[in-house]
Amino acid sequence: MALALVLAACGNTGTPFKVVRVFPEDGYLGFRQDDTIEVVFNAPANAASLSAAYRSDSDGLRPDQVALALLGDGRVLRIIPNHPLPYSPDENRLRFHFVLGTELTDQHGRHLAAPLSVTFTTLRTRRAALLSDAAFDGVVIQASGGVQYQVVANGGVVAAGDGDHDEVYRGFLAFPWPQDLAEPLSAELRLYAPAKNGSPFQNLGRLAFELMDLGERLGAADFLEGPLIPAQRFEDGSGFTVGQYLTYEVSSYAEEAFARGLARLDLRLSFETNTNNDQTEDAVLFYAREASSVDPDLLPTLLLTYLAP
Ligand SMILES: [Ca+2]
Ligand SMILES: [Ca+2]
Repeated sequence: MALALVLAACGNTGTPFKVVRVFPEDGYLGFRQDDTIEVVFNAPANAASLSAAYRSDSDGLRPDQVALALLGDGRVLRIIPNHPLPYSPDENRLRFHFVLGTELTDQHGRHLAAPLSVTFTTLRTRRAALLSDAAFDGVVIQASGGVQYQVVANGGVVAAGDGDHDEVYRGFLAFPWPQDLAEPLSAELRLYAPAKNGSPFQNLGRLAFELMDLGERLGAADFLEGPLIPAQRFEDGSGFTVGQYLTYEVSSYAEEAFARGLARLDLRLSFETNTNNDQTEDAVLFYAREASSVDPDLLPTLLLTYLAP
């Protein structure tokens, strides 16, 4: 008798029809447009009961705005919006809500044991002013003759150009991503130029901003390392004014660096011509993160607009 009771309790007819998994979970933040809303049951659902059970008053998820599809033997339900759910254009999260009521039955006519109620948000748009990482800000100098390198990691400036002995300066800046970055949308680099020495644009050509991967630390090899993509942004000097911020649109660099899985946006500043061999310095200088005595507003800044949970 005791054995028979145990068997009955474990048998299929004694197991309530229920949800075993749902994505997004109730309270989930940052649903993406390529994510899939999926509910998994412990038994195949009866398709005829779906429309009576599904409810939502969220724009984009209302019953007339979605398709309800049972997959396989009916244990998996996909809720497919007719149009991708919008992302929030600002910091405020957009909330979406749906319910599967107990009108839902399985193929034996058993009702869902408890309603499923899910509220979640899509990605939102954030803006951040990111300071560069002092550990990567620096200059690599190639000595005259091109064989010796000096890494100046703790200077107050990032420089590009040449020096009084025809040595070559290339500057480096690195901006770590915000922790909640889901996808960059646009990026603008702001650099403050305290000085320009000689005539770099006339003597050395255009200044290039190159996308790099500096790895664990700035090193001499980063002077010669090829950029990840061809330099797309050149400063010809016409917009270069000492004593003010200069801004450069670097959205494509941010997208590329993120797509490659890099932890930062790493940039190299170099001129088209290494040196004009006139034994006279021709260089542009920007404040580095280490310029501790200056107004913090003058430090290298990346203005990033991005999607986040
Ligand atoms: Ca540094
Ligand atoms: Ca020179």
